[in-house]
Amino acid sequence: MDYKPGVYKVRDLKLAEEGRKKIEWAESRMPVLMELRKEYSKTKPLKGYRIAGCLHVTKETAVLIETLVAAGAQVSWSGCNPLSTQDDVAAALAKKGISIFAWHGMNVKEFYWCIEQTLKIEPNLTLDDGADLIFTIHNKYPKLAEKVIGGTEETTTGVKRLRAMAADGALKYPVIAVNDAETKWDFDNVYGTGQSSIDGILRATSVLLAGKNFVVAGYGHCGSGVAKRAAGMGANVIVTEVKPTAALKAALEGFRVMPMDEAAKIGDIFITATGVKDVIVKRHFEKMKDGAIVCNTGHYDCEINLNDLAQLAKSKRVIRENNEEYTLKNGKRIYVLAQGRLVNLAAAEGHPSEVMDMSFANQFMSQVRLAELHRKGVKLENAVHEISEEQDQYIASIKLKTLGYKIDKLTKEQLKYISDYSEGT
Ligand code: 3DD
Repeated sequence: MDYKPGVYKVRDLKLAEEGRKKIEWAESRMPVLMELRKEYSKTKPLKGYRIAGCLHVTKETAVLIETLVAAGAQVSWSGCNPLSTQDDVAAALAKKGISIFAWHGMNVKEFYWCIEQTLKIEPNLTLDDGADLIFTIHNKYPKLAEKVIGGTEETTTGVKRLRAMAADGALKYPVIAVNDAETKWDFDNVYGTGQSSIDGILRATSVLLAGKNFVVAGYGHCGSGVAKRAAGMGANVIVTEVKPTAALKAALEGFRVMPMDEAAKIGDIFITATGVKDVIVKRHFEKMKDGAIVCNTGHYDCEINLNDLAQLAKSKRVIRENNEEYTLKNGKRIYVLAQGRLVNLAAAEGHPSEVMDMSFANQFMSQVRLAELHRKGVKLENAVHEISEEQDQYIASIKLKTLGYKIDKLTKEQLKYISDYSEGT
C-alpha cells in the first residue's frame, strides 16, 4: 500500500490553533500519560513500529497519539464513531504531521474509508475502540492481519466482540483487553461515562434534571455511573435490567427497578447503556409521554430502534444541535439526542481528561509491552489477553503520586501473614 507520512483528511486545517489549545488543556490534566511520555521518549521502545489507531479523536486521544509518537511509533489514525471527532483537535494533529482521517458528521461509508486509509501504513500494531479496525483487517485484509504482531482494545463491547472471534478461532493476532484493566473500567466506565453522559444530555437539551424520572437501561459499570450522577443532580432514577444481580445492586442502591414496558410510561429522560440492540423499540415509544427525551451512551447506535420511531412519526426536525424532534402520528413529540449514537462523545467532549489519563496509560503501556515481547521473540497466543495486576497498580500509584496522595505499605510480617495459612483465630 502506498503510505505517505503526514497524509490526512480533516474538516478544516484552519481549526488547528483552537485544537492545539484543547490538547494543551488535556495535557495539563493527564499527568500519568505525560510522565510516561517523558520517560519513554528517551528510550523510544516503539521505534520501528507502525500503529493503526481507530479511537474517538478527542483532545485526550491526541495526548495518547502524541505520546505514542514521542515513544518512536509511526501512527495513522481514524475516529471510531462518525459523530465523535472534535474537528479542531483533528486539525491540530494533522498540522503536526500526524496521518489522520477523521471529521465530525461523516457517513458510514466515509467512516470505513477512513479506517482503510490508516491501513496504508501497513501496521504491525493496532489500537482499537469497538473492534471495527481489527474486524476490517480480518475481513478485508487477511494478508495484513498476518503481519500484525498484536493489538489493544479500549471498550467493553469491543472486548466482547474479540472474545467471540477468539472463541471461533478467528482471531489472527493477540489483543490486550485494555477495557478490563481496573484502572480503566473502574474509573473511565464509571466516573467518565457517568459525568460525560450527563454533560451530553445537558448540552443537547439544557433541561433541569432535578425531579425528572430518569430511566437508565443497564446497570453495568457505565449505567451505574450514570444513575448515581443523575441522582446526584436530583433526578428520580429508574433502572431497567435483564441481569438479576445487576438489578439487585440497583435496588439496594435505592433506585427503582422495573421493566422498560413500565418505565416507558413514566420516564422523562431515557438513556441506554447496555451494549445490546433494541432496548427501546416501537411499543416503548408508543407508551412514552409527550416530550420524552431519549439517548444512548453505549458504543454502537443499535440500542434505540430509530427505524421503529420513524414508522411512528409523521415528521422530524432538528430542534437544537444534537437534538431531533420526532412528531408522532398521535401528536406526541419524542426527542432523540445525537442520532442515537453515544451522547457523551457526540454531544459533548467525552470523558474528562483525568479518567482518560489512566485508560490511555494502559493503552500506551500495552502497546509498549507488545513491542517489547516482539523484540524478545515472545509470541503471545492469538487470544484476548488481560492487563497485568502489576501494570494496574503501577498506573494507579503514579496517579496517586500526581494527586499528592501517600498510602501505607505492607510490613514483612503482614506479607507473611497474607501468604501463611497456619495462623487462625
Ligand atoms: N471515550 C470516552 N471519552 C473519551 C475521550 N475523552 N477520549 C477518547 C475516548 C473516550 C470512550 C472510552 O470510554 C472508551 O474507554 C470506551 O468506549 O469504553
